[in-house]
Amino acid sequence: PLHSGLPAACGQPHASSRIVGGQDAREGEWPWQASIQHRGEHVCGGSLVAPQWVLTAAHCFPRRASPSEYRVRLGALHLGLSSPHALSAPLRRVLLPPDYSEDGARGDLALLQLRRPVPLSAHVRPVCLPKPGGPPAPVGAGLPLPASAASPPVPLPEWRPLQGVRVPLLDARACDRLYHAGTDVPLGERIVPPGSLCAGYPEGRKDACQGDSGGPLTCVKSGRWVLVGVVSWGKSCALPSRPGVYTNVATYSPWIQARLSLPLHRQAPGARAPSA
Ligand code: 4AZ
Repeated sequence: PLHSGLPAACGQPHASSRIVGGQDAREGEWPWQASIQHRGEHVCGGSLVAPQWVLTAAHCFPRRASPSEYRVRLGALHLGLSSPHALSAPLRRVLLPPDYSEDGARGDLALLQLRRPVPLSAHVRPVCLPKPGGPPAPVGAGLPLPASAASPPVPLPEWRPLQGVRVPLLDARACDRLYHAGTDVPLGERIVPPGSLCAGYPEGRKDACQGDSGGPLTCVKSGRWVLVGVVSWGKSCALPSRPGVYTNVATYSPWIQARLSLPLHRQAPGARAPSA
């Protein structure tokens, strides 16, 4: 139902959802991709999940920053160039999950409530959210990135458009084993915490990188793109045995759905400005 805060249609790009592998995105291919900007500068990626809500990573919001210092840019394929379809939306508030720990070990998610709902178009559309308690994500994902990098990680020039890359998924346990390879850390000590997902090839090569934090890891399910993960961290980029680590969105579905479906006047509990 529309009053639930969820859009009737989600996860349906205007352009056909051809598989991408580290390629330039085309207009309308990833219409939920957001750029989180602090005083006009790109700091993180994000995903539009409803007309007034963007999901990104908590670590994009250092403690002292106020929501008024940020804007969310949507509908653009480039960071550096102006775009006729782009819009820039101010924030009303930043919500962090109750289990978020500053050391980044858990709950690296932030729900941004925009001051007003944005107008949806062929270039600005929400992605679908996973059903709470649904099955785990299938292997095989498209990863739209605002500024991706192959190995070695070289920053992309600003005239390069949004990039997408296809990377296989790993569960937190398999990823944790990989991250122990070549270290003295005992296997009993988790490096990749539960509530995460990873994506990447054993030999590296394709990955998210600096500036992609907060951006989407998506899978097609029943013909719609579903947001499976949010770019969180990794040991450098595209290294062998060091896949990108993502916050598992399904783990936080109950928290996300509760925030999105509450009427506005009841949203005070759990609201927290990064400065608080
Ligand atoms: C970053 O610094 C970052 N390879 C994002 C993703 C990854 C590493 C670093 C994963 O924003």
